[in-house]
Amino acid sequence: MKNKRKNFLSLTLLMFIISLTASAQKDYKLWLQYDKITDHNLRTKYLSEIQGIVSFGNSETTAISSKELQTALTDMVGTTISVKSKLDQSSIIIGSQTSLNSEILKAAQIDFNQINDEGFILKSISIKNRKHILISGKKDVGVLYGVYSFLRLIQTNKSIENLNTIDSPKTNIRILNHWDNLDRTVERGYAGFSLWNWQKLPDFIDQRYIDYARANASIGINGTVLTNVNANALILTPQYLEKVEALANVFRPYGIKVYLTARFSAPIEIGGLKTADPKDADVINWWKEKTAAIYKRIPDFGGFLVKANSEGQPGPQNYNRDHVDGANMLADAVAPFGGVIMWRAFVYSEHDANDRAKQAYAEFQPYDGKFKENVIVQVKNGAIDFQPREPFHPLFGAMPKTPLMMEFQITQEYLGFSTHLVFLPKLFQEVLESDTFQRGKGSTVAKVIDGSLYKNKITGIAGVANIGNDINWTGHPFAQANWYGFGRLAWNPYLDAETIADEWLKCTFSTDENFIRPIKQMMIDSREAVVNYMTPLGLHHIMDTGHHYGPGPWVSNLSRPEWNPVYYHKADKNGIGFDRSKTGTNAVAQYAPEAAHIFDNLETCPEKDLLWFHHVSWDYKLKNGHNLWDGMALKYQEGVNQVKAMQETWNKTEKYVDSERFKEVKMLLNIQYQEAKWWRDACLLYFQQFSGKELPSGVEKPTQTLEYFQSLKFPFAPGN
Ligand code: GCW
Repeated sequence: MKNKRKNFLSLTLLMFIISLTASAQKDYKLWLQYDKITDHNLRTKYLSEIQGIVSFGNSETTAISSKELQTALTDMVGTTISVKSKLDQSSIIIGSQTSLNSEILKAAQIDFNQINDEGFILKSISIKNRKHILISGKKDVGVLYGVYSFLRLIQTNKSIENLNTIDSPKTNIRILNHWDNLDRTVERGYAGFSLWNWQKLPDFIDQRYIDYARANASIGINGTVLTNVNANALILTPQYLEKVEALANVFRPYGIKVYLTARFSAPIEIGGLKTADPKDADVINWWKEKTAAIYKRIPDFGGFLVKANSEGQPGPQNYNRDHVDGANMLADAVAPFGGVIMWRAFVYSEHDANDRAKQAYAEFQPYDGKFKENVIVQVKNGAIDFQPREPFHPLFGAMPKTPLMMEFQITQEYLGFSTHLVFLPKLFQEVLESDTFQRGKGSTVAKVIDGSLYKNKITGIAGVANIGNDINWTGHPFAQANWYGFGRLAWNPYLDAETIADEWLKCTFSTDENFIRPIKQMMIDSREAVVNYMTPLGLHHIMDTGHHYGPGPWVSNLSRPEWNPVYYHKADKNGIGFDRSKTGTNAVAQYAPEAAHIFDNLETCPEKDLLWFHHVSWDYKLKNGHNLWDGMALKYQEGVNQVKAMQETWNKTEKYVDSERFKEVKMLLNIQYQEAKWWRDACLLYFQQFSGKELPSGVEKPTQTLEYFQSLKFPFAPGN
């Protein structure tokens, strides 16, 4: 009896552990769940169209494509799909242009000139009266992308009949920027420590590296900058390059190139030189030799990302040279190997009393046309710093002779870390769709980025990664959607956020429309919610200092004026907002005349950007008839209400989601709700001192005093 009981107990324990691991695996598997299709008819239909896999080519990439297809299809249709050598059943045929046999090529009638080197073709073909599906591309990596695209059709329960899809990425460099330090802390990282275990590399290859590469390949990401832009020169020493090489070897078959950040003073710090002057012959030579040494180990090394003369980082200006001198010197070093230099335009100076929002444009725009061919200037989406909302950066479209790449931030430094559910593709799309008017109406940021506006040779999109070693990679289960969405938009900057949400939800959670409909809406609304409860109507950078966690509109004691929230909101008895109009700092003049006019004019300036461009009185009448104070207070309240609604929506999904992720999201939404109220109360109490007005009806009374909010301290807030 005793034994029986013991057995029963250990069995229960075992089952509990198994269910826990299964659940944790779900979190870990991201959008590659490959759940068995629930609809029996659909499964049978797919099965009749896919009876085997026939693979051509013998590269590692081909092997990955074939294995991915086999395991994914087997899981989804619930029957083993095997790899065969003959086309005796309806099959999925995979292979690049050069590896396919003439019979298939003839049947397929594909014009490979319609795709680029990374593009793919999905096509239903018929050979000897038997139907097959061909997944092909010019190169094996295109086939791999085609495989993921095909699997997505099945994951989202789409038809695979009569396929004829031709798709190529619209940008060349689709890259994650990891702000990972060599001690494995991650600057602005909220999902644990860095994935890169430098101490165990190169001999220990963590399965995580492979899974990381696979996840990236599945969404078309083809580059990774392993190290923080606030760089450490040690990464360029042989001791570390050996480790970088090991990672590059893992990533290569997945089509992912490795890049590093180059600390400008490295020739001094690790090279023993007296200077890092980009015009100094020894310095030039040092970088040339260093670069050659890197390429010897990693023949497809992508190049360097550089943050120079920004926030205390060394750069060419330390030697009275400029950004062009610095970038071009490095460009010469990587050019013989086909490398690129991604030079960041994120610069502003404490010694410049001018509006911070104007400084990057003021400094970089005059350099247009002066950079070498293999330099691409990396520009943040807005002129300040990854705020919940910013108008597009005025540099976009303003440097016709210079390729510009977009820098988005996927990690939520200013948007609630990994505790707030915010679907960022909504933000990304808003930026990409913005009209710069630089070559007339319709000159969108997307057209600058994909090179179609000015016919640039290199194009790219970077995303500051939100990935760490948390089991679920990103801290918040829904933050996985931001990694996913970034990749999808980097591939095609014209994709709609709603389509992305739909795909991601189906691949990650469930295809049940009763789940998809409300949760998709929740994701779509989540971006505006965070804007509302943090920085409505164009407010910006009023987060607490340093760590940027929570509200801190009162902060005014930092040494650099533009690090203080009061610099940005300028609230006083007369009103609130930063006057960047013609009568203010005239930052509007950095935009094309049509855009400048829209922003400059109070009548036409979109209300969502109002306080970004204008200082307006508390009595200013908003379009909805409210005065500014009431309107602002109501927006803060609306944000809180939106989070409450998100909670209600989520609580109804229990039956569609595994219990672990259900609980995680529920707890996180509760934190988000508490913090949305914290934002509302703290900001309104603070601004009320200036407006001198009562809260309008409909806005809940704060439960704490302003002093209480001001007393909160977070010495160990993550990511700082
Ligand atoms: O947003 C600021 C961050 C810094 C970051 C910097 C940058 C890597 O607060 O942590 O440094 O931007 O983008 O260089």
